[in-house]
Amino acid sequence: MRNKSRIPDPFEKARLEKGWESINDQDDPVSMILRHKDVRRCAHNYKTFQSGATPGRIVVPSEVNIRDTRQIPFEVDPPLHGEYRALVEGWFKRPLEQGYQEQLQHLIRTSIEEALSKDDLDLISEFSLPLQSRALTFLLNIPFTEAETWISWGTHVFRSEESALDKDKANILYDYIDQAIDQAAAQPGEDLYSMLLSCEFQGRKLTKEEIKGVMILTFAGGRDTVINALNNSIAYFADNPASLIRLNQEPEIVHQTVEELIRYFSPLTHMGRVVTEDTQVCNHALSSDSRISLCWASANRDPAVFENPNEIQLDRKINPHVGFGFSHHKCLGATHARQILRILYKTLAELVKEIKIIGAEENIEHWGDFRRKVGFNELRVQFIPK
Ligand code: EMZ
Repeated sequence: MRNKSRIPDPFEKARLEKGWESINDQDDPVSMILRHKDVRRCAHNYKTFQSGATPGRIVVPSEVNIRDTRQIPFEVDPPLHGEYRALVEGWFKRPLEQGYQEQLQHLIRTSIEEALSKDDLDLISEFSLPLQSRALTFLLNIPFTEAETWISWGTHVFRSEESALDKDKANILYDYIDQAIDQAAAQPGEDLYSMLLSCEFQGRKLTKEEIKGVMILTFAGGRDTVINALNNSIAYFADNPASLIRLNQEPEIVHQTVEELIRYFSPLTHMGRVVTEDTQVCNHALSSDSRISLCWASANRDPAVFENPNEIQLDRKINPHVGFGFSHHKCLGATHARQILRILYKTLAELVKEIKIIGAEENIEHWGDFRRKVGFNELRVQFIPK
């Protein structure tokens, strides 16, 4: 693999030697858990490592200063978590339906065709962000044109050029969701807001605050992660044109390819939990009310589980990656994300001969002394047709 698409593993040494590393986040430190086995064990143990803490505190960087609304079901622990999740699970499985896939196929094909007509494509603003936002209209089941508003928000709803945690920007999303809920209440339709407004929860209707909690998660959770996955995929195919040829000849491997690239990219580096009792992980003492993070990116390169973890094997057979999280809280949007990637890979393999990288600026996250490439701030490419 050539270098533009390479995502190095900064956690290797610490994972091997200690299994954890402590980092500071806004004076609320976090112990990052680095081994696959421990990440899965802690994710499963929701009693000791909870999600239902102060809203925003399980996210790293913490969002406690920019939001009060609890994201649902993300920031709720079992058993209540399961009750909320049951309300939305069926809705988030709609991407398995034929009609949904046809909508995605049409969107992705036209996006690629448009990209083919440009000789210097700004991948993020002209391809990945619009594709992510437009695909989201299918998940919400609302008019396609609504995506234009979301595109104008940029890659991350809480992050701006000025600040990693931008309250003004977050307020744009909150106001937008408040209005959209009111609108659906006044004129119910077939969309996600209307479904949430009409459903029964513990013998009552959901409150507006609860619906807002689901909607913030839907908008924020699958945004930069999907965009990073799209950008990283395109960079990978640019560096490895043979992979496009192989996918075209063996389309049946596309499921494995999507899982393998998700493992390798790990679009979300980690997710936090709050410790509810004094305990320890890897002989490291953790006190009650401190924070840990489940480092999916490190677990996904753990050689105890993955043979040649830094190599991409398009048809990797055994792949228990945690790129979509693990256990109760595994990603609700994963079905949608997987469909987008599968259709993207197949359609690229069908229409595109080669992708040239014209310019790239890497997006590097800083976690204590770790530097992790998560994707690109800018990627300019040319798609060459077959
Ligand atoms: C939260 C999170 C969910 C958080 C699975 O991830 O995604 C982040 O991008 C948001 O900032 O609020 O939704």
